[in-house]
Amino acid sequence: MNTLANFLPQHLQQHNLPAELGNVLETVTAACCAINNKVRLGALAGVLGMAGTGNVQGEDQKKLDVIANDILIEALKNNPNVGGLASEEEDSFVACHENGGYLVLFDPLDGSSNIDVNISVGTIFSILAKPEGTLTTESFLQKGRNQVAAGYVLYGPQTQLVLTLKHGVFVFTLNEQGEFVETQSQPKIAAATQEFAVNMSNQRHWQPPVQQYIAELLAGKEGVRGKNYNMRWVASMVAEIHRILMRGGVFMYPQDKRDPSKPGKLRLMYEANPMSLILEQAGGAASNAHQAMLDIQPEGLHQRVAVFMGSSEEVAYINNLHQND
Ligand code: P6P
Repeated sequence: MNTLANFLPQHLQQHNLPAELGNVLETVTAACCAINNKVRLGALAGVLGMAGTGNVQGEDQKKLDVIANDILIEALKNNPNVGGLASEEEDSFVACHENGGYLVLFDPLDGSSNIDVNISVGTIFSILAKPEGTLTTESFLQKGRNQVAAGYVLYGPQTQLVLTLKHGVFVFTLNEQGEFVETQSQPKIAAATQEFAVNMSNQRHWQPPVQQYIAELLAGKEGVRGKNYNMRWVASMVAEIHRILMRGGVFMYPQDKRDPSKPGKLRLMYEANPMSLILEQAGGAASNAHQAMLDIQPEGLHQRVAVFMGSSEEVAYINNLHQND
């Protein structure tokens, strides 16, 4: 039984990675265990419902959004290897330890609209090396390919941690003793799929290439794609991406004509980039339909982006449709 506590030092040594990175990951995953304990109890812990506050995204916060955010911030601020953090729930970055070598960015509880109806939610995290010099917002605005680690914890029927340090993807399941035990190593995403995930209620607001792409999928075997497709939409990115990691598929949240100022709904730094690193490490692909997600130069901590990610054949097909647009 390979626990995370055994896996990390072995993996770090095998790939000549700093022990401090492992220490930061231990802090993040321990905080997620504390979040898991709250999520699992729901009403019994009085953590359901609205917090009565809003965040920088203009979203009403759930109580568990705030609780998860506070747990992560408290834990990371107590780790001397953390130079700074950025959260979906915080307007700006939070400076931690001056000599901390890592920056941690996170969505503390993704999919929180699902909490009160008992559908899977998750924590998404991204880790960057802290650049030399004074910590500023620009210290965080690094391309996704610069991430040194990324992962998520899915609070689903099982509580699972999916982690990459850029040497493959590893899946752990939380046991009854509160330990993450490795249950799958190096999952690979099939290049082809017959399953897509999109919120179809936005269909009339999509750009023409996305309209065409989805219409072709819906045409099934009789259409140009020559096969039938199934659809899933959980409205929890962590759950969608985990399903795709396990059985393939393509997930998208396209740009919406309703608000041209927003290139998409999902956030680049702590949703799209960490998920893109995981998917690329598992043989998948991720883009905004014009360039690889991990190559986008960030311009703001809470920057939104159009998202197409999963099985590489589908992402390539979508990119191609946009090139001809
Ligand atoms: P919609 C959750 O709020 C989230 O950020 C992602 O986890 C999810 O994929 C998406 O938004 C759901 O958006 O518009 O379908 O509610």
